[in-house]
Amino acid sequence: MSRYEDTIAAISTAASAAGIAVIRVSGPDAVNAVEQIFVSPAGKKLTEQAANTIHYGWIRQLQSSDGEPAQTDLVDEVLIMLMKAPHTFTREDVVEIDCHGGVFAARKVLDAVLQTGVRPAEPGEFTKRAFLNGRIDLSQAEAVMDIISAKNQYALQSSVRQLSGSLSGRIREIRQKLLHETAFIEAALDDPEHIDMGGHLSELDSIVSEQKQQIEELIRSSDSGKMIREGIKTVIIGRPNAGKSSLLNALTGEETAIVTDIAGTTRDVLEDQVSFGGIALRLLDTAGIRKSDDRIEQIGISRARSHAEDADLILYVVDSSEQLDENDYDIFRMIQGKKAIVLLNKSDLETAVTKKEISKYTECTILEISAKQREGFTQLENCIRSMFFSGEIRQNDEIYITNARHTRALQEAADSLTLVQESIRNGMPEDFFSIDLMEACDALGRIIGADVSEDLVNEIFSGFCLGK
Ligand SMILES: Nc1nc2c(ncn2[C@@H]2O[C@H](COP(=O)(O)OP(=O)(O)OP(=O)(O)O)[C@@H](O)[C@H]2O)c(=O)[nH]1
Ligand SMILES: [Mg+2]
Repeated sequence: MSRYEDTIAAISTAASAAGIAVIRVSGPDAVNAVEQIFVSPAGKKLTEQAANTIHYGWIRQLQSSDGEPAQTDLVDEVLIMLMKAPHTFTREDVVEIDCHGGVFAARKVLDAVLQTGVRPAEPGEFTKRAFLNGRIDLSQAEAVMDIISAKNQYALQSSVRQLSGSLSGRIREIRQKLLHETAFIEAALDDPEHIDMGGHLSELDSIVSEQKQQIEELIRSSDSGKMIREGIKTVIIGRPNAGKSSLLNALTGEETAIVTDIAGTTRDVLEDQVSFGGIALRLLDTAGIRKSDDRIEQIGISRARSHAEDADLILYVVDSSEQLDENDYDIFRMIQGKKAIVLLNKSDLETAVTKKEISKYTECTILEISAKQREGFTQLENCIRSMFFSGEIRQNDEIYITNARHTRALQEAADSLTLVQESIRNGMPEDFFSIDLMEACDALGRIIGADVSEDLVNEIFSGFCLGK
């Protein structure tokens, strides 16, 4: 079943002071090896135990430190988890030893295991075996690596999702469509009498464009090295000084953004995560929108606009202590047709603009708040919750590409598809662009570790009954 004849072991938990540590042993000899160093008070033999059972006992050394056979060298009190191939992570026999935590105890147990002839595992070798033994595909293997090195909770969530196969699923889907087209062209070239490419080219063109767009979306989500950002993309916009940064700080409970009474304080986009009423918001504070001659401010404003453009939810902060002006009218136009809530801020001050006046310009919900006094937040929370639970706004469930190798392969696939589009539009012969199509499949296949020639043959046989 396994490609490997040797058995490997490593400490699988972090080298830090913790309650327990786990030594993982994997390979055909795993059970035998641990049996040699296992002392069972009940007289159990591990080799006679059923799979997926746990056994209490002690680990002993085979040799003492001077290389002599050890007498009663008990190392640690342990629990042994016994798992049998192929129903394990590596698809090999796996024994996990739960021993006392801390670097020293775990190290001693590992040494005892290695004395039986088991080899120390290379970094990532268990996962590599899982992949090579067909237990997980390459993108899942990489997701496991990402889990191990996940720097923060969000990256971790994304890795977990990727591991569950959502990335593989998406890529498989795109690839399958392209494979189908490739197979169709190949079949048509082979059997022109029965399969006609004629009317198919414009359809092919649109399928290629669609799939290319999907790939580009995945590429856009790649953010290698940066934090993965999740939650409802909630963009705070408004005129300078309206209290956008104050709102961000009030919602996060931290002094994330600088707040001053100088209009134009925030220049760049600031981002933070909050759970608001149990809903994950990815909050973006932006530069106040106004006509400006300042280059830096202009850049900030155009960033604010483009974030608002693809926001899941806009929080438009209006300074209720001042009259509306042309910048506000501009913003009302911006939020037209978008999911937005208008927040009449500074409700603690005297009002210069009412809900009624605002409602002339927008159909969005209008709420009165005071970012400074933290007033009106319950209504805001209820409003966001009801929009969320009614499905009006949706938690962004995008698949994030977090791996540089994936991004590169996706880019190659997109480039190949561009060539296909050009060829179709320039009226090139089919065999010309079927090569580029295949290259796109190939690049996608590299992400999930699939082989194009084999899959193409299968597709041709199953789809078009060639060679029957
Ligand atoms: N009285 C009162 N003052 C507020 C309120 N919210 C914000 N302010 C004040 O308004 C001023 C501007 O607040 P900011 O949060 O910096 O406004 P902003 O919209 O981020 O401004 P820019 O970054 O310049 O676009 C500060 O002096 C705040 O203290 C509020 O609810 N009530
Ligand atoms: Mg600000």
